[in-house]
Amino acid sequence: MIKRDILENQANICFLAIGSNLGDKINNINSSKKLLEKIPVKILVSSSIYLTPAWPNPKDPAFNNVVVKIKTMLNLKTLFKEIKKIETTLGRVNKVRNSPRTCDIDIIDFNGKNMSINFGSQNIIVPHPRMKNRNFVLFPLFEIEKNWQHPANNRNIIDLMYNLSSKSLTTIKQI
Ligand code: PH2
Ligand code: MG
Ligand code: MG
Repeated sequence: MIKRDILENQANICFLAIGSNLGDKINNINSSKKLLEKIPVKILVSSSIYLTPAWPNPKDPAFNNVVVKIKTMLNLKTLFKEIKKIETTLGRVNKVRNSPRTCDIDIIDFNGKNMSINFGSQNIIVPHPRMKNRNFVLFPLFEIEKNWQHPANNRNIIDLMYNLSSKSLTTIKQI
């Protein structure tokens, strides 16, 4: 699978959001990055770490979140599958939706394109459908890619940040 993708011979630029709110969060994020580099994926830039209340339930443990810009020869589907393997390696157990997790890696943007692919029961949509409402994606993405634009409507990232609630603006902390 990986070999075939490399034969496609196209370098893809992609943004991933990594989050953790269980166990040693910083260590989990660092381990995620190390495992990504083994896929192999080249991490071009990483944001700093942001501390954010858990969404939608702020009573759950707070998250550490980062966004990384990567380069990879893998296509969207293979990248998604490899990411799921990393989440499992780092001890993620899928229980209730949005319950605390050691590691969550979401594909935010793939080549700046609108894409939707299905396999099995999974539907992968990029850009990530909920990214525009999430402070924990927009802030770190802005830190590393000031000119990012949403391919569906060309809205730029500052525009999207302006649309966040005032609570979303004040509860996020860069650490
Ligand atoms: N991820 C979720 C659900 N809620 N909340 C924050 N603050 N950060 C996350 O990364 C996050 C979340 C599901 O993946
Ligand atoms: Mg997520
Ligand atoms: Mg996820």
